[in-house]
Amino acid sequence: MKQSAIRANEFTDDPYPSRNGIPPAIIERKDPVVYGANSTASPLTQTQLEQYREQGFLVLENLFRDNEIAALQQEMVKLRTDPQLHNAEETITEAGNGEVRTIFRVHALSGVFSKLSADERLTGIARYLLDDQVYIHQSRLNYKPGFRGKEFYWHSDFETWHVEDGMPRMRALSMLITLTENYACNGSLMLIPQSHHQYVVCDGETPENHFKASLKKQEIGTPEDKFLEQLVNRGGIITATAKPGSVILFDCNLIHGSNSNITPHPRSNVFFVYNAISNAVTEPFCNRPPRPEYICTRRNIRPID
Ligand code: 6CS
Ligand code: FE
Repeated sequence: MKQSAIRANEFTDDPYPSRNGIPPAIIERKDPVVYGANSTASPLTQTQLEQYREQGFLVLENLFRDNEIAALQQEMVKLRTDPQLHNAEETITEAGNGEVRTIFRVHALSGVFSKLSADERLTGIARYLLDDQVYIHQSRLNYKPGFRGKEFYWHSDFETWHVEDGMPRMRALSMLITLTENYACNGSLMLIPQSHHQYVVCDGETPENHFKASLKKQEIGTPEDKFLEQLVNRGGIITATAKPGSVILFDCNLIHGSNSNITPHPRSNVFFVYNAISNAVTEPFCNRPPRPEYICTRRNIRPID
C-alpha cells in the first residue's frame, strides 16, 4: 500500500482530514455554526445571529469606550518594547526585517489583556454562540506595523487547529479587537463570506516544527487556488474595516487572510480564540508532536468564569 494511503488510514475516524495524503477537496461542514439554544437570552439580535450563521462573521462597532481603548493601546506598546519579551518564544518577528509581527499568549502575559479576554461583552457572546463554557485556545497581538507589516495568506484557522493542535470539531471562534484604525489600505482582515460552510482539505503534509515557519509565512495548510476561486465566486471578499475598539468575530473555519501593510498606519489587533470546553484539544491529527503551550492551550484548560 502506498505510504500516503497508509497515512490516510491512520486517522480513519477523522471528520476533517487534511494534509494526510488524500487528494485536496472541498467537503461539507459537519457541525453547526450557532450552537446557542434560542431559549436562553441572546446577547445578539436575531439579525446578527442570522448574519453570523450565514456569512460566518460579525463586525460590532464601539463596544469599548475611549478610555478603555487608550489603556489597551498603551499596553500594546508596552509589550512590544519590553526587552524581556523581545527574545521570548511568544514573540514572532517579521521575516526579513525583524519587526515584531505577533506576540502570543497575551491573555497570560498581560494583566490588561487577561482582563479583556474575560470581559463579559466578549465571553457572553462566545458562550451563547458555542452554547458551552469557553476557554482561551490561543491569544495573540498582531502588530502589522506600518511600511513593513507582512501578509497572512488565505487559510482556515480550524484546519490548522484541527490538524496541528487536535481541535476535534468546529466549535470555536475568534474575536479580534481593533487597537488601531483598520483601513481598507493598511492590510486589514479580508474574509470570504460563507466559506465556513465548507471545509477545504489541503495538500502536502505537516513539516516538523511547522509553526516555526507558518507563524511568519504559512504555505502548508492553505487552500488550492481553484477552491479559493470557487468560494470567492460564491461569497465574494469583504475587507473588515473598523475604528479602534471594535470587535470582528468570525467562525473558526471561515477562510481569511490579510495583505501586507505598506502604509504609514499600523494595523494592530488583539485576537482571542474562544473554544468550547467540550471541544478541548486532543492529540493532533497529524504525525507530529503537539504544538507548544504558548500557541495552543493544552495544560491549562479551564473555563473562563
Ligand atoms: O497557526 C495558528 O494557530 C495561527 N496561524 C494563523 C495564520 N492564523 C491563526 C493562528 O494565529
Ligand atoms: Fe488566522
